[in-house]
Amino acid sequence: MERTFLAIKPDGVQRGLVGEIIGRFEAKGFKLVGMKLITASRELAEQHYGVHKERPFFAGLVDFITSGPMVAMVWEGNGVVASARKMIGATNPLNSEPGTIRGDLAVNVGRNIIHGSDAVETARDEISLWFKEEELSAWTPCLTPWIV
Ligand code: ABT
Ligand code: MG
Repeated sequence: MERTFLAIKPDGVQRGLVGEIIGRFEAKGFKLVGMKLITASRELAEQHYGVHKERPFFAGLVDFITSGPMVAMVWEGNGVVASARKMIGATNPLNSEPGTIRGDLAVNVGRNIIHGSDAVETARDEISLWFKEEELSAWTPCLTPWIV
């Protein structure tokens, strides 16, 4: 089953948007298989955003991402990588469509509240960068007994 790495960035945590954001992925029907509150080290942040190493915004990006706790998560489901990116919206929140997380909740490209892996391969790398295998749970949702 396909998995993606999502992380609520320090601004999303500080603004109290954790429940709102997680709720959207639950409501959509994706399955949460890993989650932790973690303040990234510079080393972890630099590895995570390694592709942007040469970009002018890199140092500021690493400062931001290490500035406070993030909610790091792994979500599972059919087509979850692309679907989560769609639900998150464009990188610059001013271009994100209303109805997307960034379109509804953010205004600044450097403070865009959530990260989502951009491809299945990237997701695999990011999940193993942020999580140990034993921190992930394979489980089968059992809805009926809870609602009858
Ligand atoms: P992430 O999910 O954080 O990777 O964002 P996304 O994939 O939508 O966009 P990319 B291009 O990967 O941006 C990484 C972070 O860099 C910030 N950024 C990006 C800028 O601050 N200025 C820029 O010009 C660009 C292109 C936005 C992303 N994160 N934050 N915070
Ligand atoms: Mg990206």
